[in-house]
Amino acid sequence: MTKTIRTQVCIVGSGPSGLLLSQLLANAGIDSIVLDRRDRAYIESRIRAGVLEQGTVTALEDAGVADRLHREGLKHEGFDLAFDGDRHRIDIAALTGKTVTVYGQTEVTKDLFDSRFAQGQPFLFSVADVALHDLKTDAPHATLTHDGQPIRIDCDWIAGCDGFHGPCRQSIPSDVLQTYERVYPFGWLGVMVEQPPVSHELIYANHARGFALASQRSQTRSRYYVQCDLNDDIANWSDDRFWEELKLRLGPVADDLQTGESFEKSIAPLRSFVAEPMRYGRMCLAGDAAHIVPPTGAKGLNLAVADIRLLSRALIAHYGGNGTHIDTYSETVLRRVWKVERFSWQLSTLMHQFPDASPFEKRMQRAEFDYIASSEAASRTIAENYVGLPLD
Ligand code: FAS
Ligand code: PHB
Repeated sequence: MTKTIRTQVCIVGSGPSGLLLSQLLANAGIDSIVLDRRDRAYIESRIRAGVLEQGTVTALEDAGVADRLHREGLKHEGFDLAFDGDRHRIDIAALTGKTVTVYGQTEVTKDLFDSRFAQGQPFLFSVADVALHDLKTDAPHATLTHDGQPIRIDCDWIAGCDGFHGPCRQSIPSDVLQTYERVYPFGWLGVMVEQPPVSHELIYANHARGFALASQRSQTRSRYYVQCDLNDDIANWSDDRFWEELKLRLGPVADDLQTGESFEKSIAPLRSFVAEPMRYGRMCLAGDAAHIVPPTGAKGLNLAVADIRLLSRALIAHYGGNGTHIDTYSETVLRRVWKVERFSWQLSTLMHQFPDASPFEKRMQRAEFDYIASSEAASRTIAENYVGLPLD
């Protein structure tokens, strides 16, 4: 016997996109249900982004979930680009008047879950077989199974916040859906360690041996990455090997590196990906369901939040009788998505060792670093993208 549930917005995916959307809609009196194939504990355990743009902080403030972020987040006014041992600080505060905040995606997710649970948000966790129907009508519905029971969710809108591997993007007919992709010929090996950061700000380094990033989660917890082969195996990377490689790539600044036993170690591939359109009938895509950026520009989570700011604005206006924003949602959001894809691609191309790079391409990398280091205008373009472009 199928159980039928009725709601205004059916949100598929309970990552940052889905959680923030449900919060912003609830604040405007619009009800939703949030589905996820995983459960809360699993979702909160995923270690991902670490840097929040000012616009993301504003969105979390507007959602009413930024108290702990303001208590525990670390404001950063700049970061370093290093190239074969030469370092240049991008002074984002002086160049843009803005800052970024170091506060893990894990913490953002926890804060959103705490708020949604406290306010009685309906969730369905550990669901399976999610499928979308009647998207081209004004009465779409989703079907799924939960605890072995078939469920139908009748709604006005479906928000595809189900990440890169979810079903929502796949619900757009192949003769409508267009995708664009660049897969990078390397991955990032990331490590978390309970030790103070090697530097008070982030350091992105391009070294002849490969890229490295010194990041952090707090004054006592550090996050580090090194570029690795695309098909590398985590078993090949003992902590000792990782620390030795990181020191080589970071250079003299790592003389004070405090190492220790890592408590998280993983390899992630790098890709640039965009799906168009981001709306099909009564379904709108947001976040990783529609696009992926290489983590070099610290944009994945921030781009997802920017999508949700635009989608929540559009849905709230729709329920208020104004369909302008929802009618232009895909066009508006994609204009910004492509600009962020460009920055993430540019910084990834500048800061990594490409196995098949020609001598000319290697000199172009060095020349671009030297140009950025010698030109306030060039540094400002890096800074204004890093702190976050305007919403629209
Ligand atoms: P998410 O993928 O977070 O959430 C999608 C949700 O949909 C998941 O909970 C999933 O369980 C659910 N779902 C999927 N299929 C489903 C189905 N069939 N039915 C129901 N639910 C389903 N970004 C940065 O800015 N900086 C970083 O350093 C960084 N590092 C990353 C490292 C890794 C390994 C990965 C994978 C991503 C990283 N990102 C980083 C990007 C990441 O932060 C994403 O941009 C962010 O999680 C996007 O949030 P969502 O759009 O909510 O998608
Ligand atoms: C992180 O802290 O995980 C992090 C920071 C900046 C990036 C990517 C990842 O560009």
